[in-house]
Amino acid sequence: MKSLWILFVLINVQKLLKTGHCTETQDQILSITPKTEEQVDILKNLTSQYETALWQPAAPQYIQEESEVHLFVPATNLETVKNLLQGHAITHAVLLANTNELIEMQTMNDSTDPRSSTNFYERYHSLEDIYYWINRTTQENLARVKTILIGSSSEKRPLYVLKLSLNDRADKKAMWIDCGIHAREWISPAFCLWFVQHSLAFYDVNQDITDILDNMDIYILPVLNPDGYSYTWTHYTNRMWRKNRSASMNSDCIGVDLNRNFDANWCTEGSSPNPCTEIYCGAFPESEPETHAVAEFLRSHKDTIQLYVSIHSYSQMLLFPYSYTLEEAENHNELLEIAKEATEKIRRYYRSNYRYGSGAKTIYLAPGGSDDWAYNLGIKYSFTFELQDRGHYGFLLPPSHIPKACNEALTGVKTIALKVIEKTQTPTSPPTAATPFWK
Ligand code: 0X9
Ligand code: ZN
Repeated sequence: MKSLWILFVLINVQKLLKTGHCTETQDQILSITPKTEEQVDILKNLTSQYETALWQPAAPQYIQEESEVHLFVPATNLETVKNLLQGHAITHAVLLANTNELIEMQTMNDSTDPRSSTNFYERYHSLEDIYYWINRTTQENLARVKTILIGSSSEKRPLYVLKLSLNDRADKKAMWIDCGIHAREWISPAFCLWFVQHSLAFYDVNQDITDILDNMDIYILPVLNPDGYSYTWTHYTNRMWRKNRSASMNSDCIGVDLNRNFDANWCTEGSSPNPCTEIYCGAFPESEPETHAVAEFLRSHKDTIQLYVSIHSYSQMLLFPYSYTLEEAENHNELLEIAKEATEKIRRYYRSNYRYGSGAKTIYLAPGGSDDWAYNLGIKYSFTFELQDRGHYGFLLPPSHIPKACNEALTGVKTIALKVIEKTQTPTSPPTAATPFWK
């Protein structure tokens, strides 16, 4: 009888561990708000001393009094970290206690055969699946989609850009969208896939996407950082990886923050020359094959590309240059007006609030970013989206949230593209009144 009882207890303890009701066995995300300069310093030290991953802000140097910090803490360090916070009376709460389940949910149903799925765009996909999807999308739309190999990553993975071109109009302008510059921001590549599917399925059905594609080609880079993205899919502990995966000459630490590696006030305040930080700027501007490939492509298409868009997460924001200085861009008011219109539309249609403004004033000083670099190259309409959410699930946004997150960003991108066309071109498509009522 006694051994039966022990067996019963053991089975239930195991069940408890599996279902995660015993929170201490799972990694957690803590929400922490330092109230004094001293608490800020303690928090900065804590993140470098213990194995943790900062979700928000991206690096300890951005931590400020009274602003919320989101910190991923592995189960093994939870007790120590919580005791330390309590010991210094630092306000904190558990934001997510079931990270293992959320990660499982995000990787669930990922099929190696994307053909088998009905709700393909409502799930996250491994890099292999995305490569497969790129190939299939191109093959199935030979007249409208081309794949362009723009370079390869530091681990020699291909960087594919899809070119959507719906007519042969001479002198057609173009826009660029990149996703997945930061590995752990999975909603970003999901958006690029969503955008392509929407463009192909709704051209000649939805007026806005028809007008955009009638007047612009669209270049889409679904995964700018394939090595980092692939790494986040390999094991739970790597899910929080942000940078690429290149080795450094004089350090054992891996990875460069690709959004600090562009030649825009490179490696000044807001990034770091230390390879062990999350905002490492790299050995020199464009030192990374991923940034160099994107920069080369944009340089060689700068006369046609009028609009640059980069997709990140999370925090629901629409940012524009500059991020490397507090000074205003030359067409600041125009960019502000466009961002206002895009975020208002998102609010009206989806009841989601997006903050907007120049990067440096809205979040933090962050040099070496793609948007600022593209802007200085001459692409005067340059935006960075931070998609859902505002810190509930953070990077672990469940797949069920993909449709809304992507649709609201789609509304934002379409609003911006139409505005840019209106400002710079004479539209060639027929006026709205000529469109049949069912379209
Ligand atoms: O810090 C970043 O690179 C972006 N935020 S994130 O949390 N996704 O890492 C913001 C980028 C804004 N633009 C530039 N810094 N140029
Ligand atoms: Zn990012």
